[in-house]
Amino acid sequence: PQTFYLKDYKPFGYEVESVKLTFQLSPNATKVHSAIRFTPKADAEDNRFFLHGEQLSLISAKIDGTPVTARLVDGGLECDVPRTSFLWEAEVEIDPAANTALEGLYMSNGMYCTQCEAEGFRKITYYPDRPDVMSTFTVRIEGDEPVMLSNGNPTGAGEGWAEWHDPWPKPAYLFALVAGDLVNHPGSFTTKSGKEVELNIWVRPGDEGKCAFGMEALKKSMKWDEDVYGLEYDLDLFNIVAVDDFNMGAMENKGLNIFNSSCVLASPETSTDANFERIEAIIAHEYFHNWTGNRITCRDWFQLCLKEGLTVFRDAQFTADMRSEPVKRIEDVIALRARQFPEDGGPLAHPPRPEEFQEINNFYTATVYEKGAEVIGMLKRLVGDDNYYKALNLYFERHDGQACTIEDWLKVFEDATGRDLSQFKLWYSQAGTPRVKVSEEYADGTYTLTFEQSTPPPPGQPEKAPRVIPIAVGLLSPNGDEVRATEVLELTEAKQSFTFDGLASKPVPSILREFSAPVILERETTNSERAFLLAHDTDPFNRWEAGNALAKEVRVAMVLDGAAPDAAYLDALEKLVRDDEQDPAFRALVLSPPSQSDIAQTLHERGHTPDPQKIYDAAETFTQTLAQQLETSLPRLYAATTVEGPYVPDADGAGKRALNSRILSLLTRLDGGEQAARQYASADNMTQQYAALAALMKAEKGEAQSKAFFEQWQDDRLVMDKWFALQIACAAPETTAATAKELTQHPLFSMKNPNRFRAVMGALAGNHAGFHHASGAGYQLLAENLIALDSVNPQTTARMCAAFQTWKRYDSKRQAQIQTELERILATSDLSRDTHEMVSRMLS
Ligand code: B3K
Ligand code: ZN
Repeated sequence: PQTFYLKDYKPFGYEVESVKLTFQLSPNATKVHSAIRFTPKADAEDNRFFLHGEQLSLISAKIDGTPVTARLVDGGLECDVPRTSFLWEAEVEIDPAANTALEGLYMSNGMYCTQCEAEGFRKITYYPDRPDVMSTFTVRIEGDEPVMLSNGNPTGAGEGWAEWHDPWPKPAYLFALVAGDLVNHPGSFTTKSGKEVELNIWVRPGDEGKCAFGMEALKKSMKWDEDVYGLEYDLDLFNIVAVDDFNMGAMENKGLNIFNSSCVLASPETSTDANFERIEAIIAHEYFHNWTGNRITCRDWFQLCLKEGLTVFRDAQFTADMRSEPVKRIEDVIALRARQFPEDGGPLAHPPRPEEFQEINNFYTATVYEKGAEVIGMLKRLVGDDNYYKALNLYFERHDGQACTIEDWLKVFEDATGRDLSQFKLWYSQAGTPRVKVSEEYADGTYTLTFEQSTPPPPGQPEKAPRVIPIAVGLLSPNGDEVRATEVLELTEAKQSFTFDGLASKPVPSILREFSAPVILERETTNSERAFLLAHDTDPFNRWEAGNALAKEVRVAMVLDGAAPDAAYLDALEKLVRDDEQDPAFRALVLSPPSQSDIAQTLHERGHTPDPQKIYDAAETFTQTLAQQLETSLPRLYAATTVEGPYVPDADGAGKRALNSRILSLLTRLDGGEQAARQYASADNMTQQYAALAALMKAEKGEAQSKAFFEQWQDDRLVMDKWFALQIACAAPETTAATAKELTQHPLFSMKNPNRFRAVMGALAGNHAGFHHASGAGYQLLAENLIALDSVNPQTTARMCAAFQTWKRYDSKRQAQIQTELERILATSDLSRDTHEMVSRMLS
């Protein structure tokens, strides 16, 4: 397979003045006619006229009305063209019904829809399918579908046809078309300059009742982007469509966002609090792309984090504003450590701006998205809030309508602030998570913190140069008062010290407040100091972090030395959980144990080989001991945290319900499931129904409820995904693979629906002790299913291969088992380029 390199970038030799597309829809034989005006660039280095095209049947091609013969070459076509402006016309035929890869134009439940990012437009027609080629699109759709949509504004419609025009020049990856039997949930928004925007959420008949929350989220996003960034929407219409078969969460096509139905449809009966929060965030994310991604796009796909990191950063700011800032930060750090740290520390490590790829779809990763957002968070912290918004204003002013690079992005910060960002830029070009070792000294009222940074080079990559690391630090006195408010220390050297004078006694430091940099902090400290910070730190993130670090220490000691759960820690938890002054959401987070995979990662970082079964046993013992310790208070706590009254999916209620669910799961270990069964029977919302079912299934007492749940929800695809996943998530290690295997034989299991496939295989990979069970059955089952899926849907297959990325953490027997499976996948005939790249990287 061909490898593409950032260093090889060359602009396209032609301007695309305008694009006109006509679709004659037919499930197996859709005809696409394109009329594209090209003008050769006077200063072009390379005038080769090459158009991308894949899986197209070319019917005819013309230049200025005269038939021409195009040469079909690998990945597209070439043609001899005039040296002056000319009109290129082509007609192709495509087969949307056979398109199970869900890229290009495909069908989902009888409805036509598209997914073009990153390189799907070339499966629709011949085109320079690269993000730096921007043009206006006019689209005519012919067909007998009741609703036919494309980007921009509608310009005409009649029996069997509809026309659309998008006035904003855009790259082809933002093109979209949807046609089918759809109904809309309408809304409207008046922009700050008084423009009325029509809003719609389009769904299949029957789903109309699940749109209200998404619509509110959209309006809040539009308002927030005006208030915080001064950015206004730029068309008269904004459409969202829900699609059942979709490879990812959603897509920001100009004026026509397409969503995986799981990321937009919501109702209290069918969605949990976590679903509501996620839906709100994704709607915001896609909406925010209208400026960060669409109006200013990427020059090439190596720059992906330019739009994704920034848009994730913006959606996190939005969620923090709509809900709780500390809770959002804690959730994001949990997710970063669960998904990005393992990526950065394993064979799939790459910088936020990668420099080579074979298949760009493999780089829509936690590193590009989440680390990309962390890098922006650091930048904002280093330059300060005012400078950040000054730089962003300059970015929108200078680059509106352009396809940009990370260099352009950093330059606006340099120009707006006068700061030299050359060292900061290393965050974009170096892979790996820096480790920061801290030591301290106190003498005569002066306290010194010394930091040493290093980044273990990923295999085959050079030693890393020191980066700029903003470390937010506060100091507490031993009685718990804050004696130094948060200050950002800029670590720029490999080793560097910072002093604090005039202290009456040796302080307790609170380091890396708000998780001010995506690093692994290494500091020798005691459990009693951690407990002190858990009780007293004024930074809520670091309070949680202290509790989390304590929880990890206790687990690690249990796993390595067979120690009993630490009594002081249990006492601290008990005190916190009973403290009604504390935010319930915060208490729920502190009560949520670190994941077993996180413990495995921690053991690995400290040079031990993690034993998944031992980690599982320690988790079970710990939770059981905690339940017993809290025994007398659990019924009161359960009652006190139960939210009465009609369900409202707000942050406040969600926090209380999260705590209530944690308590219920502990209670279920002691009361034989009585309370959970009562909650299951009386629940009028999915959050409580699901929490009760999960508690019961975890305790192996949920058989009747699981049956009832199936009966009640078998016609709701999204709820059924929960049912599939939960059974695997709750299975004991020795039965996990068998449970998953049985579910792949269920009549409602399908390889063609990514949500269903992920529900089952994602849950298998997510059950740490079950997936890594010594029998190897988990590895085998996943590999078999990935091999089967690859010919159907390469993108989803390749993404899910990453479940194996941590394989070098484990013992030699497990490594050998996984290696066998990876080699088996690689040996599959006609393996997709996507999967081939992922597996080869993991084996290298
Ligand atoms: N930009 C899309 C992701 C496209 C993924 C293509 N494999 C969604 C988003 O980040 O908003
Ligand atoms: Zn995005």
